[in-house]
Amino acid sequence: MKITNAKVIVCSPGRNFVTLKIETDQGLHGIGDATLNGRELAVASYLEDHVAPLLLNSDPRRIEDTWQRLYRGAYWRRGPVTMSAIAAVDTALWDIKGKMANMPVYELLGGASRDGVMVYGHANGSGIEHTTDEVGKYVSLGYKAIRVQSGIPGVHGAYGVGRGQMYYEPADGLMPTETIWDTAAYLRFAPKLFERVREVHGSEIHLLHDVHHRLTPIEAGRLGKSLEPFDLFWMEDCTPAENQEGFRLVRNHTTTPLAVGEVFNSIHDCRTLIEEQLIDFIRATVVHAGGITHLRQIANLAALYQVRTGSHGATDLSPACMGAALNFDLWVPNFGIQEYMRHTPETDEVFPHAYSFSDGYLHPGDEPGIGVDIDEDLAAKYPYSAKQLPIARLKDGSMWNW
Ligand code: CS2
Ligand code: MG
Repeated sequence: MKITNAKVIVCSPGRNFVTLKIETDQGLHGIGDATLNGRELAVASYLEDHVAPLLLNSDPRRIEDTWQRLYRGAYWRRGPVTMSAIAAVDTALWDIKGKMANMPVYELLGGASRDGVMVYGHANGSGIEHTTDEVGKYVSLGYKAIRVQSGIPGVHGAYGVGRGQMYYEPADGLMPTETIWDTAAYLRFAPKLFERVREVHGSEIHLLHDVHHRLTPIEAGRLGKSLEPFDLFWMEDCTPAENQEGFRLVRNHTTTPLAVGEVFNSIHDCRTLIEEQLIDFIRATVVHAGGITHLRQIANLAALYQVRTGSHGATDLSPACMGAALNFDLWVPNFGIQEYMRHTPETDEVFPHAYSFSDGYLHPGDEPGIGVDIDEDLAAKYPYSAKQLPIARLKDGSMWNW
């Protein structure tokens, strides 16, 4: 069996997506997500100019060997661009393998470990009362887990607020939107927000919160401690994780569960965090962490230390990633939760898919492969539109972490 074509499809049905489509001499094709928000064309070129020529005439059944060839053969290993490109190839080859076997990918991985994949949605509002009301809307939609983000008095452009109701798109301008951050105001505000949400919605619903890299380790320890009475499912990206050891300080101050890893692209980014049990959930994803093949390695390491998966699933990860992620989530023994930010109707049209939502759970469906395809003709109607992610500055103008 041979690969006859590897084409990169860049489209923008509501937001930019990069998709790799691999075609074979037996008429089967597979797709993989290669979207890296704000840096999409870097991955498109990496695939088109440097990877596609290596795939032609190679055997699509050799998933592991192809992964090793692209990882070791790059010489310049790792990084979000390289690992997103490898992820797209890997996902497309798993998609083809499933179609060959006439099975959904979760069957190839080892079969279902659960009946459905618990997901969480994003409730956000301008302030405490509005956000609390938005949480109620997700409860009535059947969600068992809800991320809570709110506008903060005195903070212009607080993270995660006002980006659409059911989906969330932060990349909003040809040039980065500048936001202002105020840690002191945030640390005063956050406990009040969760006190009110618990007061109105009770203790059963799982509540999550994304700090989005904004705090120092000691500030993160303080925030985690202040949120302990509200029993969060997790506090995410509480401090930048390049310094994995920084989480030792956070862990010493709080029992609030910690999640990190949506920006990670390899097992080396999280090895210390997992081996020292400095986190409770690893957020690495199919699209940014080298595909199903590498995410499985990360999950298997995490399982040794009772760390569960909690993969990133924002709107800027395409339905091709979501389909692959749900197949992975249905199988992975140490599953925790899956983020589910819906896509726009036009995105869902470009990417017909088998996965479905019911009563707080997603299921990948039983289509062979990852259960997602791309309508190339429709995709062509939505040309790429350059967008940048926002930046954050402190009140004195210093650059900070968005
Ligand atoms: C966020 C993301 O969903 C999340 O947890 O951290 O929405 C993140 O802001 C975007 O993926 C960036 O493109
Ligand atoms: Mg996040």
